[in-house]
Amino acid sequence: MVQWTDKEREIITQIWGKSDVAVIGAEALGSLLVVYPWCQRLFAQFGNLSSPAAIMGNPRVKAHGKVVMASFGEAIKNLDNVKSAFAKLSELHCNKLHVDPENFKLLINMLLIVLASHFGKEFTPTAHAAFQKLGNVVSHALSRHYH
Ligand code: HEG
Repeated sequence: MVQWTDKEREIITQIWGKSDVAVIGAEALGSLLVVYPWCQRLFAQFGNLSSPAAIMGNPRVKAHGKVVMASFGEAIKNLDNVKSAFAKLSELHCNKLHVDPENFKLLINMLLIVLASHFGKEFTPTAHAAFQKLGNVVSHALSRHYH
């Protein structure tokens, strides 16, 4: 069971409280699809993904980015319980969507880059490390049904 220090809890809650999930989510998911184009295969039903501009402007990418980040926010509300909070979602991603679990890590890395670009110096190395740890916990919880 992962342990969180008070400092980690505080810094994660603080940064997330100042984040607009619609903006952060759209940028993180859009960047994922631009930088790792094989991920586009799962979103073929989203329409035009033919160029970086098309991807970043695609309303369904934006909407889904918000859904994903709102869900990531649930992990933050359930830091001591991420596994059970994400049990259903893990089943969906593993058994129905067949998302390669490696892609969870790629999305988390895009999220870290997006947070760093929004928060600048406020996204300190300590904040980065706390979000990286959270990302590992979330990826692990989502990958659970593969194990
Ligand atoms: Mg997933 C659906 C959360 C990474 C591909 N994702 C969803 C949904 C949520 C979610 C909440 C909606 C579930 C529902 O409709 O019941 N996703 C989520 C999180 C993370 C993640 C929290 C990682 C932090 N997802 C992820 C990655 C991919 C992916 C990396 C693929 C590269 N998700 C995916 C697809 C769908 C969802 C294809 C269905 C989209 C749709 O057709 O509407």
